[in-house]
Amino acid sequence: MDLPTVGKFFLLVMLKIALQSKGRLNEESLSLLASIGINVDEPKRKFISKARNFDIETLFLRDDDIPLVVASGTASLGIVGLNEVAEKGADVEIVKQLGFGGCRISLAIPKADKYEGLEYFRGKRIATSYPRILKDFLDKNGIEATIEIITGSVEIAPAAGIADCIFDIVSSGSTLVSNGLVEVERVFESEAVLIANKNMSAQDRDTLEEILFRIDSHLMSSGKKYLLMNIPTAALDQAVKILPAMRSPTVMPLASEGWCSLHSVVEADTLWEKVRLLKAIGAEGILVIDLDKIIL
Ligand code: PRT
Ligand code: ZN
Repeated sequence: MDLPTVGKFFLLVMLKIALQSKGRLNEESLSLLASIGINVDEPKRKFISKARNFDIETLFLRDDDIPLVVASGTASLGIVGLNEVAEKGADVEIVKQLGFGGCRISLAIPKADKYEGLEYFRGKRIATSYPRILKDFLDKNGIEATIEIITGSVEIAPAAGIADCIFDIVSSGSTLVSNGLVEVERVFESEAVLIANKNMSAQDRDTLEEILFRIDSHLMSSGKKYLLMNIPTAALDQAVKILPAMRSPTVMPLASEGWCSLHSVVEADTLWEKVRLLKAIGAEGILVIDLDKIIL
């Protein structure tokens, strides 16, 4: 192979990212990528696709397969629940918590049972799809119990007589309630994470840096609003105290004397309180603008 051919071949090897093909994380993974300017069309039949506007290939897989596909280097990156990474014992780098897919894995027991602590589980049969995480927890606490591995509908195991209690994912808790179960121990907190192969190429590492930069800018803007208003110059000091911005609020003079324009970023959940305080000191023409990215 002559050198130019080697160069061409090198350019064609694109970073691969593994995403869940369907299920709870699929949509939010794709919309996170879209929000950072990486648009992926989901393939109809194939499991591999190429982003339209970024040099990256996406592999669509079951979430169970993503940790090991990334650990082996078949894909350099993946988006998957932290619960799956821990359960598979995958040797990958957890690069970023992504702020969606939040849930926990908990021990739950029939609501008629009395619960006085972990001793409850000694000698019990516990149904779960997460035997590794459960075994680690029981071992750490010196509890011997039988782990019944079940894939899917773990919550029906006690009523079906397959187990005494369960260890399963809980989000709102309504599945437990409708199956007559009560959560007694929160064992593992999870959310969707960006994972990376530990030995990726320098080229893939560069692409990862760019992706991370964009994700940070995106995550930084979430839960924040941009505020713009006119304020009497005499009230400026008070307004600045109400609006601690990233550095300090931007102040610009207005044509009408005694007034200026003030710009600032605020946390969305404090917005209305800040607006009330600003109006009380004379702010007018307040504009609230959705933020898409914050690049520091
Ligand atoms: O087909 P594939 O293998 O890819 O998907 P899957 O069916 O194994 O997983 P999927 O799509 O259900 O979930 C993917 C990931 O989403 C999980 O690994 C978690 O990281 C995350 N996640 C977040 C959840 C939930 N919330 C969740 N509520 N995964 C599952 N559930 C289920 C849970 O198993 C239980 O049956 O929802 C029920 C409990 O929900 P609540 O709200 O009633 O408490
Ligand atoms: Zn799965």
